[in-house]
Amino acid sequence: MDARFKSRDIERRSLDVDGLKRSFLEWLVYSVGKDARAATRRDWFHTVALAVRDRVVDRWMDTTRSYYHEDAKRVYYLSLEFLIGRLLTNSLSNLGIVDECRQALDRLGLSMEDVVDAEPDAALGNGGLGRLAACFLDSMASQGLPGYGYGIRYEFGLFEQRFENGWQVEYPEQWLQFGNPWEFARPEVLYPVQFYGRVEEFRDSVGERAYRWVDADRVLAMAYDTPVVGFGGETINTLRLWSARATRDFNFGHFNDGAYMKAVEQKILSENLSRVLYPNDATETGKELRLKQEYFFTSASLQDILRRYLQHHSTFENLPNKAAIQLNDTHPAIGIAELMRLLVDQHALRWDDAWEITRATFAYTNHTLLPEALEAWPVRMIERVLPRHMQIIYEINAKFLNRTKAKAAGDNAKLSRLSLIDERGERRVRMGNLAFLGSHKVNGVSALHTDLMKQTVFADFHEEFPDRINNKTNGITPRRWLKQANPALSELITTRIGEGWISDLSQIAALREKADDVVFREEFRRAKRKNKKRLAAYIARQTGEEVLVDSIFDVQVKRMHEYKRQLLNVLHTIALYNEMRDNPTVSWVPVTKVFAGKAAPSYHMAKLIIKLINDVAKVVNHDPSVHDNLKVVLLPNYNVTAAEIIIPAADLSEQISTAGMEASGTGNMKLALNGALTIGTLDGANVEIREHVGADNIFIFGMTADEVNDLRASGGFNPREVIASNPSLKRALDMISTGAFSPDDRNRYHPIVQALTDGGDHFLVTADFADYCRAQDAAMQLYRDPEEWTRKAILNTANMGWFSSDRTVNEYAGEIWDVHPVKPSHDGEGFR
Ligand code: CR1
Repeated sequence: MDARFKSRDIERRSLDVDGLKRSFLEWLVYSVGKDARAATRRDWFHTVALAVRDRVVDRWMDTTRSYYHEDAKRVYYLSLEFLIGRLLTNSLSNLGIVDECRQALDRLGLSMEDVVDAEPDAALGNGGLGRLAACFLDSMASQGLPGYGYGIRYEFGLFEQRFENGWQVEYPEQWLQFGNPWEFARPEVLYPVQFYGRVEEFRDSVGERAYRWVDADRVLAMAYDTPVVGFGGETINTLRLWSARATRDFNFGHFNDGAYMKAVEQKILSENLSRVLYPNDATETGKELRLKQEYFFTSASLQDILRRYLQHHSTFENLPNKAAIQLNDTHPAIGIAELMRLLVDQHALRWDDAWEITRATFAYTNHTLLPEALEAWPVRMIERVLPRHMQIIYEINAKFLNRTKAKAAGDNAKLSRLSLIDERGERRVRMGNLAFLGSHKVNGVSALHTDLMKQTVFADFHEEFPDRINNKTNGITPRRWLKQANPALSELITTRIGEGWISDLSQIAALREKADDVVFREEFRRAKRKNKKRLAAYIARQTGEEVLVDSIFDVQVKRMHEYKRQLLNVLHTIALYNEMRDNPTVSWVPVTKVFAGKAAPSYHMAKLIIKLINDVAKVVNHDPSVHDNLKVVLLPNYNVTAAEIIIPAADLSEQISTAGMEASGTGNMKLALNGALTIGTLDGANVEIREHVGADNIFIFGMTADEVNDLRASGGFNPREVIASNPSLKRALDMISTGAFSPDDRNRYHPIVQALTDGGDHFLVTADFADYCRAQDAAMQLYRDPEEWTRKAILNTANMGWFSSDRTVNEYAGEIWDVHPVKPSHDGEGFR
């Protein structure tokens, strides 16, 4: 080989400062097409990303090849959402070359921060469900597990949120506008996906009744692959996202009619399938395009999974030993009918064999009990869009109900609850029931949530299949959420206990004893203060508001939802504001209330709450009588990148949902790991966080899930009585309802006041208010004692080891997937 090529080849992989610098210059010129004088920050980001990608490719191919050679069992994580965020720091950090890259950029006169900030935030998800999928990808790769992510390459991610006059306004998020240097387009990996048409019955070669789906519209799914770099760079897995392409023969007839434009229009329309992410978090919209998106990516993924399986096998009985398919909520649950269709219609398996294989292959994770989030597609819609699948669903249902009838002995109510079809009103397919029935394991995402699944939505199924439901408490990746987001704290931790915690977070328990070390406490506070300064600067840039770095940073960051009760926090804010004004001579602990989160564009109440927070902020922040002791900020456009700045700076973490309604929460884990103390209800994973960090190191308040259940069942709850008996609550509500925060429109908040009073206060904000204020007071008192506060903060960090997504993924691997780590062989020259 030509020596020049050879040396360039090695250079592509070199990880030292000089090698990086030389590849940056080469990439800038030959791939980005700029010289150093003309290059913008975005050009440099693309340059660096491409150079980093070079350092990943060999190992990526080694990984894929090793899985292939070993015919390893793979796990396929099917998810309509992957909330990835930026990848540059993540890749550098997992490759272990952050410092080298910084120095190389330095030599070119560039700041690493500027380059990092030029990367768009990949927001292919709404909130916790999508971010969990991204954490799982990191954990699978970091532990050498053969795991693939499958989803949709949305052209528009979650909308960009801006505030105009304090109201949320949505703008399109064009993350792909300038290209995406991380992805590899695979124009040859293309699968047809059908919609509409009709089903034809015929006799197969042995005279058996068989079916084919004909006259359907076709779209192609084209693959885009993004390497998922595991910690240490040993294993590089794949995230495969599908993009819709028109078929080449798409209504070709129109060309002959001269209707060329019509054909082109149809082509454009069919490609709309992967255009935009639905911006709903834990609510269902029931739109046909959404059903088509779900089927589109699920079908393409299953075809791809079967193709991979068939490389080594000629029959299907081993599929469950070679492929585990995890359904991230019911969004891909149509895959159960699709796999049946592929096996029975295309590969001529017998129904019962196909069903056994399907059930042994799929597992389903439920992420919410909110009734408005449980997908139920109208039968008529599925009949039209996916006619063969509707037949298959009927068949699955009929066989199941027949078998169950005998046992249920005339309990028709139970049978109708178990049915895949909801017959009340417009007939609908219950996707949760389909997912349950078609899976060998079904899991919830926290201990409480799993118990409630057994008692509520899946009570009847649990009775029928008592071994199927199991718990897998969520986790978060310590790489992104501590190492990368919080360099100040992670470097401090590493100086004391080494760096084993990065890949084995249980080791962070070694910090427990440091809670009593006064020097360590001082350094821990210094790290927190550094992060708070960073956040204060960010707040000033984003909102123009100056906040006190030494105030309590009281943080509630998550989607805007009534059940998450941002309103409870707002009411406390107003009550505190009143107290401060009433008692100007008291030496108050200064408080900065930090909010951030998006509302679904059609969720009017959540948008009104946003406006209320902004209105309250306007009044409080400009009232000289509180002497800057209270500030309220609502940061715009909360996303992964913003979270990485906010979370490390938090003192107090607000996890205040109505008990029984938050399936798990994962922000709660990120904040506690970064040394924030939680103020929270006994909901979701808060229950387990309390067990781990200790009841003395968390502020728990409010009703339990059982109490909420009893109170609602009794029907005797009267918010008016509660309000009348609590003067500070009454005063806060009166201010809202009389326009103290909306002098320009005194009735603006009528719907909020109405919901909390005559509306019955479904989320029990008023019921929990007094106890919440008590817990807030306790937090403020504790903050006066920095040593004691820091001690508890350290104990939070030290006791969060169990909440690593490495632990979660290992539990899935061992108890659901039966997949095992594969050590890639790097026999090529590879990455050194
Ligand atoms: C839940 O609301 C949980 C995440 C991830 C969300 C949240 O409590 O932490 O899932 N559910 O498990 C959801 O988005 C569609 O449901």
